[in-house]
Amino acid sequence: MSLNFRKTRFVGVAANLGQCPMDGLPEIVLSGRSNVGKSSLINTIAGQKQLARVSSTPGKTKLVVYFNVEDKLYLTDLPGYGFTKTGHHKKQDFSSLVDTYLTGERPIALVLHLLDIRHEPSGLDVQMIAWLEANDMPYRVILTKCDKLSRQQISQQVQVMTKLLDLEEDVNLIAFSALNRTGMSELRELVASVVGETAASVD
Ligand SMILES: Nc1nc2c(ncn2[C@@H]2O[C@H](COP(=O)(O)OP(=O)(O)OP(=O)(O)O)[C@@H](O)[C@H]2O)c(=O)[nH]1
Ligand SMILES: [Mg+2]
Repeated sequence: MSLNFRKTRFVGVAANLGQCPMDGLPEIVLSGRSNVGKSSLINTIAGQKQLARVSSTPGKTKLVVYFNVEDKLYLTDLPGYGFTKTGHHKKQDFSSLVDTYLTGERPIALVLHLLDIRHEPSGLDVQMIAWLEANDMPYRVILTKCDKLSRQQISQQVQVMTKLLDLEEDVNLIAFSALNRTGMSELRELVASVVGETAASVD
């Protein structure tokens, strides 16, 4: 069976765990600081420009946002962390919603943790990845905005990030760009494989 990501649709938002879908579909959760490109990644793999709201103002996504792919899985867009309402990087904290989300009883099949390929991971990024490791959560690190770097710089950053995050060698880092779609097919295959499918070749 193959999964057609172009059939991704917006489901709704949740401000707390009580408002989240309860149908038990596996979730692929996107986490990472504000502005790293979570919503853009969803639009890219769904092949739809304005499915998830993208903004140059950090902290745009404040609620948990659900997208349903062919009634087989949810793509879950978590609020970005690390910014206050005013957009300044003052409050170094996970939002309590992110915290409860990951530690709650949600059917999370995979966490995609996004990092800007150009920047050193923040303390919160390091904390998040350590937590995913310690809790045996399936996850991948996605290095976003790789269109900003050359091929050579990309492979350098992959090495640097592997060291900085103390990753096992078998943990894949995927370099990704919403702009030129680098890594899109790999990411679609990864997500599809979580529900035992392959990705339909739709574009
Ligand atoms: N060059 C480039 N810009 C990108 C890429 N992905 C996202 N952006 C830009 O980065 C900004 C933030 O993108 P979003 O997708 O809204 O980021 P987010 O992680 O959802 O942000 P929050 O909702 O605030 O948590 C926007 O201006 C995007 O156009 C990319 O792959 N390449
Ligand atoms: Mg967003």
